[in-house]
Amino acid sequence: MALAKAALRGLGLGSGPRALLRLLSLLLAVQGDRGTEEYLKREYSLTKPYQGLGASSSGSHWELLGNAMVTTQFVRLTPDLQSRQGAIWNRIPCALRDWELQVHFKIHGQGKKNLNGDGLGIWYTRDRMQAGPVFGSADQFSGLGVFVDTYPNEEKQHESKKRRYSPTTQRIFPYLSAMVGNGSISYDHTRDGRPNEIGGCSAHVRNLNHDTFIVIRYLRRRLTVMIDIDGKNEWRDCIDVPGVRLPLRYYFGASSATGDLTDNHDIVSLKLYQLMEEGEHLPGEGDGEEEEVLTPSVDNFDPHEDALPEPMSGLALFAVMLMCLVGAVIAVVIGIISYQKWQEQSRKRFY
Ligand SMILES: *[C@@H]1O[C@H](CO)[C@@H](O)[C@H](O)[C@H]1NC(C)=O
Ligand SMILES: [Ca+2]
Repeated sequence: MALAKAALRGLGLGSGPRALLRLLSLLLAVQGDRGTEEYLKREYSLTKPYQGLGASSSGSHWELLGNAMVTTQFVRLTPDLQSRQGAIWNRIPCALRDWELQVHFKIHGQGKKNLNGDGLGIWYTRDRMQAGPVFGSADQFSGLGVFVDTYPNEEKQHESKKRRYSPTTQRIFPYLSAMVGNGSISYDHTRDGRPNEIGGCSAHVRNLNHDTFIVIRYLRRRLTVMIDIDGKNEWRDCIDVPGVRLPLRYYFGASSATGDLTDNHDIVSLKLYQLMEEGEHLPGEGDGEEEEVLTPSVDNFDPHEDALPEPMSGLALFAVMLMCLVGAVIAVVIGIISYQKWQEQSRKRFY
């Protein structure tokens, strides 16, 4: 309304019934500009009081995995304890083409800055209820993963080797990133997922007193991720990638894991909205059928394997040193033998 009023003032539409008519058309135009309507889909949403969840009966559209547990206020994927894994998965494959997932979450714990971990994964994947190493879920997944990574594995590894990042490549953690997996690509945990990241941003989400949200929007193959973590009720841009191809009938889920470092990883709600563009209500009309996507992919995406030179691994270093040692020994042996030969020769010459 404030926008419309401002626009009304700005355009000098005046007053009276005419103005009202103009205002009405303006409002319609504003809605037309946005062009999409949202419909909450309860079967893909998780909201308080989480009815039927956690009971042995399948009274909920959601299912818990591992150490995940439900309370009246949140679903705790992991407690603030070491080596825990938990997840929550929707049971129904989602056949919506365009959607938006609003994630209300909370990450908090005793650990000091950068001594907490490991973070959270939000999923839209072919497989569900598979525990694994990617924030508590299976690697080589097929589909979309959005990660809130609270521990800088690669930075810490470099720090311990007294190497420093240049400011342009260094990231501030916690860091939010997204990856599209086709079933055979791995998430590189030691590099915080850098090689296959399609976008990301810093997101200070730990130990906050206000609510924190992520919204993942998938509309016309454009993936947009925004965050609302400053307690100002504003979405801030984080990721915006066109040409993201995701198959239909995948599952929504959220997972988390702790290792040596810990945090509580809580999901307060997951709200899935179907997105409908204007005029889309009539099936069979418009721009016709799009080719069905079978394998997830991102147009024009190259993995950035060479973003940073890999430091030599311990094993490689050991091998190189061993070779040097063997070389030195051989050289010494050859040296001794030739010296003895030379001595023999000179003795022979002597006699
Ligand atoms: C997945 O992507 C990788 C890298 O682009 C490619 O080498 C591999 O063949 C793809 N796998 C499938 C199943 O499409
Ligand atoms: Ca990490």
